[in-house]
Amino acid sequence: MNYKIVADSSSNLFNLEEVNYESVPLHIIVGDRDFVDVEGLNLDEMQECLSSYSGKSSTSCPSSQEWMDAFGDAEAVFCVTITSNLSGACGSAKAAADMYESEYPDRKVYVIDSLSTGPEMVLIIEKLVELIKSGMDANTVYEKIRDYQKKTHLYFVLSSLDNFAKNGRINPIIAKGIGILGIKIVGKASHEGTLKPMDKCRGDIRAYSCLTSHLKKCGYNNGRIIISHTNNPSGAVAMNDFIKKELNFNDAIIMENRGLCSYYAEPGSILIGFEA
Ligand code: X90
Repeated sequence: MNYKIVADSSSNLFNLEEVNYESVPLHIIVGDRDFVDVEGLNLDEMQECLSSYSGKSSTSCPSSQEWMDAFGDAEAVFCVTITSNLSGACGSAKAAADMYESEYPDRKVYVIDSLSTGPEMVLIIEKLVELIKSGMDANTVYEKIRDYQKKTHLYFVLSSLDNFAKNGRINPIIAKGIGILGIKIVGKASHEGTLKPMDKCRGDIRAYSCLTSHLKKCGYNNGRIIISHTNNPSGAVAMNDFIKKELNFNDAIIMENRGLCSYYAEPGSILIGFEA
């Protein structure tokens, strides 16, 4: 069986060893500029453009055709998307899956709605690699990954909710009053795949400590952790140190948020995907 894993670029992952993998870009649109979230995207240039531009900016998800192209000629595709509750990516992937399966009746696409994004998507993708490599058939891989999703979560510290609010991806009542300079929003991806604030903290260190106590409360017990940051490598290390000290965890994997994630998780933000 010829397998392929396909994910949208909100996973921040462009290459994977040992498996057939492809990232499908979302777009960040700033005025008349279109920043395509591929590996070579210049993040500094995108941030400079965003901060010097006072007009409207937005994002857009892959089209069905773009998903179809990425499915290639695989007999079984595992397609992992950003939460269907904040993006059209899952919907266009499902439409692409229908087209693909009717064009090639002996092939199958499993669309996996992460109900999350970034590092939680990475956990799901890495688990898929492990399951596929163990030699299971595609249906079993799909069943197991659905089970696995029950124990993965996404928590975060965000430095602003501006771009969420501007693009109507958060309840305006929630966004109101949070945009105070220096106030960090500690929150999580809800079960429905929406942004759920849990606390507001003054300063990074308080926010990291607060997030660590939420990890404890959630019953975190030495599962895998992936941290991703937006232009904040020292914050990611500080967060990792908190987790190590408070939760006796060895070392998290640290990654960089790429185009889509760094548009919404604005500079200074930290995302944490973990297994509970
Ligand atoms: O279709 C599109 O244009 C993409 C829209 C994406 C909106 C959400 C992006 C989230 C990026 C920010 C922090 C984590 C929030 C998680 C809530 C599930 C990452």
